[in-house]
Amino acid sequence: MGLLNKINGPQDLKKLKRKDLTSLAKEIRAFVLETVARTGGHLAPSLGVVELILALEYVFDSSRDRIVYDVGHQTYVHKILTGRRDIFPTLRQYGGLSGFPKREESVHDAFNTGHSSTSISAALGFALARERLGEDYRSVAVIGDGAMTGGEAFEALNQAGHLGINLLVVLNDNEMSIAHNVGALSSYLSRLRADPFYTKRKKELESIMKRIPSIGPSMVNAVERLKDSVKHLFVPGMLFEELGFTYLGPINGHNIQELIEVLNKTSGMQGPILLHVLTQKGKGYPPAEQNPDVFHGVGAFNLQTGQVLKTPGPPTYTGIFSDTIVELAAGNNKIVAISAAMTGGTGLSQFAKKYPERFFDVGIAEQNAVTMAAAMALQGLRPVVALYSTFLQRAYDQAVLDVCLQQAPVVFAVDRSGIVGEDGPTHQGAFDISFLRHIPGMSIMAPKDEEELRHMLYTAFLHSVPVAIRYPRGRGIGVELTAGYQELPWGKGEVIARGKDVLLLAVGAMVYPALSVRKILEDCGVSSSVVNARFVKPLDEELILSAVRKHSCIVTLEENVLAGGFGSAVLELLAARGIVHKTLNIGLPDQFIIQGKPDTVKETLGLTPAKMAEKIVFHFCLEGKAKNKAN
Ligand SMILES: Cc1ncc(C[n+]2csc(CCOP(=O)(O)OP(=O)(O)O)c2C)c(N)n1
Repeated sequence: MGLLNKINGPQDLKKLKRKDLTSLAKEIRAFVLETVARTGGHLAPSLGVVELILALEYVFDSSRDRIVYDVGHQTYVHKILTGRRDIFPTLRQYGGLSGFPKREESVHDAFNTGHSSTSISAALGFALARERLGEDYRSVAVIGDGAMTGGEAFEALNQAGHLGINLLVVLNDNEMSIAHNVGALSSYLSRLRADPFYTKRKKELESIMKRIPSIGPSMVNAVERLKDSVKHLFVPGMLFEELGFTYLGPINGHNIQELIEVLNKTSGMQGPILLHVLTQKGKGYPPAEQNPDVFHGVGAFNLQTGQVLKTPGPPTYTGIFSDTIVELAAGNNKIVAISAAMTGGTGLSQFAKKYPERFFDVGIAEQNAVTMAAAMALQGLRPVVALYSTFLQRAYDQAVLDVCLQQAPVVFAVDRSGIVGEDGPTHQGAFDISFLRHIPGMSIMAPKDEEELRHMLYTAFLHSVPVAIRYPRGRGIGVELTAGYQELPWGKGEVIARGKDVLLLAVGAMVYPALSVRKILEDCGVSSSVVNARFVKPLDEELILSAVRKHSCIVTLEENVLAGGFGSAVLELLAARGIVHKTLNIGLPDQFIIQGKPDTVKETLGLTPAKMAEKIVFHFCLEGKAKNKAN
């Protein structure tokens, strides 16, 4: 760590001789590896860009130049080089360094990211602000080939090429999204990659063209046409150039000297530039090189063996979804499954393997996934779109117009709903109930445990309506799994414990905690009932209203923001019926939810059973009962 220990900011990096950068890269890799093995995190993306980020920091001034990292999961090296080396070991922990760029953390973080394909739009915005305000800085987007499959990236390329503005897009091409990249663009990049002499030949071609004599305007036009057709013969597509970018590359993204030279050269060039850089995901750590998808985002692991450390426990909700959808598809050949570049994460690998002709990975294109599913459903298929709650945000309009307005029977498997943990605010599944509940024709279920998830999926396919099933990240409760499937009554909840004073109306991941709350309240002399709502929409009005009448205090519990959530739905119901009651809504507050282990985050938000029970006692002034019990 001889060199790295001296780097307290980019100013120290710039003092190094170019030849020392290779040794520094080695030290940085070791430091990233050693830290992420303990904290978990996005290892393979970061290992792949060590040289690229070193070169960017060496050439540019990241406190002034605006460098936008797409997704932002590859910024560990950037953080280490920009004054955050000492706190790097706190990565992704509660109160520690964010795993993504964060303006609040450093002036070197130009733009907060976390969701894919925004970097070119943001860099374009910075470039336009620069022109408008008469300022002088470079605007750079660093985007992966996976992120390039997202529609917003194309929207921004389209605009930037049209404006001809000074902007550098660094395309970090490692042939991988989380898993192998998919799509026509990916094939196009492979062709460019396979043709390292492309740039040289392009230059030769241009000089030949210049030598062709032009006589009169019609001849000029003919020559231009000839140029175009010959260009296309040489280079299939010329996609970026046709969009108005100067294409440079492909260059070796692990050769720091070459990177620095090319980046320096771009300073003197005008207009939008696309620099195509080839890297290897997981570079320098054999287990990550061999399994870049496993090490894309990884938990703590054994550095020597590359073995991911796993504590034994019940199956995960994702695992249950995975098994169930395969089983259901066996009995219904109309079922098709769609993933947006998250086949493994959402549990669709098994389905993809078993039913390759019924599986579609659209790339990082949630909007495309949902609209496509809508049309498939309208033609009689039964698509399930499996997305993380946070990424479903991207396809809100498609859920409204393409799915619900047309009543297309699409099943949304909304994974990672609620608190997700170390990825922090950009990845919490905090909003899905709120942004789905108000869409006419949408139904929403949330299972209390993994067994109920199975029955909910089964039930969803028995109904020809749009339906979202939201379930949390991580392991189930550990309940016994039955062999068959059971149709759950549509729009009906269940009473799972009876009492007198307090009614605990819980949904999804809050049902078991509600039972724990009940136990704590009972110990305090407060009797309560627990209802598992099962459906957020349609709400089981009959059950809720009859239960409300029997209790003096009503509490709703959910892992969703309170605004527009399940509790809101209950309050709306009571208001519509003119019922005035003592109520308390428990859920996520009106703020972005911080990173940290889920239990720690819940503790901070007052969402552990003990804290919730305390809140209930305090809110309804039930201390008297507690005291009586004690006496
Ligand atoms: C809108 C959205 N959908 C899905 C994801 C999940 N995700 C994070 S990184 C990633 C792959 C990115 O691939 P690439 O841009 O090539 O970067 P690499 O990890 O290969 O460096 C995906 C799908 C996301 N961050 N944002």
